[in-house]
Amino acid sequence: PKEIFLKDYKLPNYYFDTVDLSFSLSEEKTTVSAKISVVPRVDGAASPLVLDGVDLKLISVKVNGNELKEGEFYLDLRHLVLTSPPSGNFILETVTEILPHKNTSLEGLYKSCGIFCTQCEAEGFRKITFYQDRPDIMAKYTCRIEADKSLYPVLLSNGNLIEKGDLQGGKHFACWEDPFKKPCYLFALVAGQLESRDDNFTTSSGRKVALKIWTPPQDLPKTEHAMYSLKAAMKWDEDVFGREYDLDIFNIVSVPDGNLGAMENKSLNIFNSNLVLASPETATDADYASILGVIGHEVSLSSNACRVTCRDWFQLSLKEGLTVFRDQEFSSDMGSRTVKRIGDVSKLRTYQFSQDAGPMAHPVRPHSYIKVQTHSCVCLVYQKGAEVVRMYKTLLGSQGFRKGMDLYFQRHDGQAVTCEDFFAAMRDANHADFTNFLLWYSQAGTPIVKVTSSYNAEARTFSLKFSQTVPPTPGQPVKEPMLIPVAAGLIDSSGKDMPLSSIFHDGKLEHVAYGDQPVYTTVLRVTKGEEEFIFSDVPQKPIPSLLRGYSAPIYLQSDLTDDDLFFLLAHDSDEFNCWEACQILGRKLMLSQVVNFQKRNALVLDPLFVHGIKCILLDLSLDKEFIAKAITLPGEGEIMDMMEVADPDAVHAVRKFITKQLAFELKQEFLNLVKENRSSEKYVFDHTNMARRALKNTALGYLASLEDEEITELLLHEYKTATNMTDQFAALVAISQKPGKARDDALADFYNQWQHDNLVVNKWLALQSSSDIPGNVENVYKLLSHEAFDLKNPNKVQSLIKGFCASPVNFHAKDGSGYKFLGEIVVQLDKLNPQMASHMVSAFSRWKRYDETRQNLAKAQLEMIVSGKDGFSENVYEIASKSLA
Ligand code: B3K
Repeated sequence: PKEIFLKDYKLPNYYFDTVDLSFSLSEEKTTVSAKISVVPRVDGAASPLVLDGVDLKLISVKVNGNELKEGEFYLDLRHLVLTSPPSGNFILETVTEILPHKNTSLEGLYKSCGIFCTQCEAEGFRKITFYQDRPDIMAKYTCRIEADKSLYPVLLSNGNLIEKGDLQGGKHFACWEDPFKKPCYLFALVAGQLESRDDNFTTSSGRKVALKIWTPPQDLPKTEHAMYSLKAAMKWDEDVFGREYDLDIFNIVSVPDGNLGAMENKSLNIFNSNLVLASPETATDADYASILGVIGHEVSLSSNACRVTCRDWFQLSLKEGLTVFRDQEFSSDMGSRTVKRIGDVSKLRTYQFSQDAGPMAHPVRPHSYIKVQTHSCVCLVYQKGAEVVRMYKTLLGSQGFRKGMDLYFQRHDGQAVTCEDFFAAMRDANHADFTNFLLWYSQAGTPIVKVTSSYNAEARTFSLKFSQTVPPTPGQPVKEPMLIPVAAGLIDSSGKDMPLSSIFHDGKLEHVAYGDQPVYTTVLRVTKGEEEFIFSDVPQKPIPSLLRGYSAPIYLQSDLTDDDLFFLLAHDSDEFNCWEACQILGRKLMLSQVVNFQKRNALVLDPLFVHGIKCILLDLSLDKEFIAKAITLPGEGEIMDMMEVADPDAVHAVRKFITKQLAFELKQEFLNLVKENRSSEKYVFDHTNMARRALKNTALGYLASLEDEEITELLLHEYKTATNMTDQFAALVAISQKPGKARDDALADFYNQWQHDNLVVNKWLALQSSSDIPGNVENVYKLLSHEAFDLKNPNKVQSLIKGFCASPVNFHAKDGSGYKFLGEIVVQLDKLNPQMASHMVSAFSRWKRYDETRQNLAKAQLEMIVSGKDGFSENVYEIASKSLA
């Protein structure tokens, strides 16, 4: 497999101006005719025209109407090459045949439960027709689709419907025209038995946009929330970013098979059904929130990335980092900002930090890759990329950020550009000093920032000394200091924010406050390996509140004592930092008990920690979802990441111990929370009701850890009386914590009730596979052959296989049974769907973090996979070989 480098980017020698596609769909094969007007970049500079094409059967190729003869073109496994095309503009026509029903990779054109649909990002278009499959080729498309009318009554593509009609032999056709130039990764086609929920949206300039959400007829009632989310997202995008949707129709199609969540194809978004379909009885609050967020994401992509796209796939974060930031902001505005930020930061810590510290670490904009789909890892390109965009906003303020966005669109509308172009727009619109900021795009690894503080009572100054290092990552042994925005405030002994006046830094006194308006939070621009910020006019020794709102994706190591942390937990006006104080205390506690566990000492729970949790539980002024988050202990993965040698058994035992002790000591408080927060009325998706359910169900989770008949009764009661999936599933999760009859009966009952609903059954699979009950691998083997499982469906693979890898004790079982299970699955899955297989194999990537026994066992599986006895895809090879390196 060949590695591709960012530094090797070259402009294309040929551009495409218009592309007319014609599809004849049928059960055995699909014929694709493509007519492309080709424009050489430098007129007369004749060079071969290399078209990408994978799994295509070429029927004919013509240039300016003349069939090409032998010698004028050749084919290899991945290309069609025109050896000496004409020197001026010309028309290229190809006819190819493809087999969508055999396409289990789910890239290109494939069939999902009787529906033809496409997935072209990143490199799926080359599985449809011969093309220069790269995002900097932007052309205007038309698309004619012909198919059997009774099997495929609905025929959709991008843009506007310009013609449709019936044909002989029970067939019909539809012609679509997209007025905007687009890269081929935004092309889409859908054909099937679908019905739509219709609505409309009037843009700020008064244009009426038809909104349609398409599903198989039986699923249509479950699209109400998706339509609500679509309208809310379009309105938000206009209000906050001034972006108006540019076409007269916005289609969303829900399909049950897909490797991804959703795809922003121009005016024809294709969504995984789990991100469209919801009803109170079948979807949880988390599902409702994901639908809102992902629709927000795709709407935002439709209005920005479909207008300004990436020059090449190294720049993926240009559109996706920006869009994740925007969808996070949208969800924050629709619910609780603090709770959303806590959720996003937890994800960052669980996935991004871990990836950034392992063999697959790469910068937000990678320098190289073998397979772009494999490499465009969501946590580094999307989530860390979103943090980079958030830092622009933190540094520039809301208005400055909006000015930067406006300039970006003004400069680049209709173009394919780079991360530098985005950076330049932000800088130029604000005349900002962004020294060392671009390094966020090119340096991998999570920066470690250490801070020490000191107070000088005589001079009334408070000093913060920072030092930063970025750890070495594969291929990048030495790093430069970066620009890190650290939002900071000072809190006085009564718990109030102190007004900030000025800061001495870098030989200069900088005013923080101007005029009468007090300022309580300032953004410190940390840019060097070591530097000091001295706050002046500080009347008493403050407790600093650092990195407010998590203003940069870093590890912050401060000299705050436990007392300081308990103080911040009780008083910080920055709610995020209240939660953070609780998390730091939780991490310290867990790590100290891990040492006890390893030394075989008795585990102990600090009474101060119990008291802190109790205060949060009883504080009526706090948001209920915030309480639920604050009393949730840091995840096991996060703690393992902080250890020299990760010890899953110790971390698991400690987390279980602390949970159980808290439940024991605060049993009455938890019982009260369950009683006080039960759902009585109809399910409502809003923050107040979600918060109530979150708190009740978190309390239930704690109680479930107790060995107590009365509690088992309570859990069963909650399960049976639940009126919505959030409550029913939370009760089932709680009951399933312990092996036994109650668990077996409840799981069987749940399956009986919901076996007709695939999305609910997937939750049932995930709950069992991720269970930490001893020896669960046997159960997961059994589930592989259960009627509810299908290795070809990515949602089921995610539920069962990824779910299993999320269980530290069973996946990392010391007898190697978990690793062996995954090794076997990867080999099977790779033959069907390399993209999914590569996602799964990445669970092995951090094998060197474990003890020697586990290392050897995991390494043996990776070696078996790359030994290639059964062959392997580039996707799997890239992850497995980099993990072994
Ligand atoms: N841009 C798509 C994802 C495509 C992933 C292809 N491997 C939609 C999204 O980012 O949500």
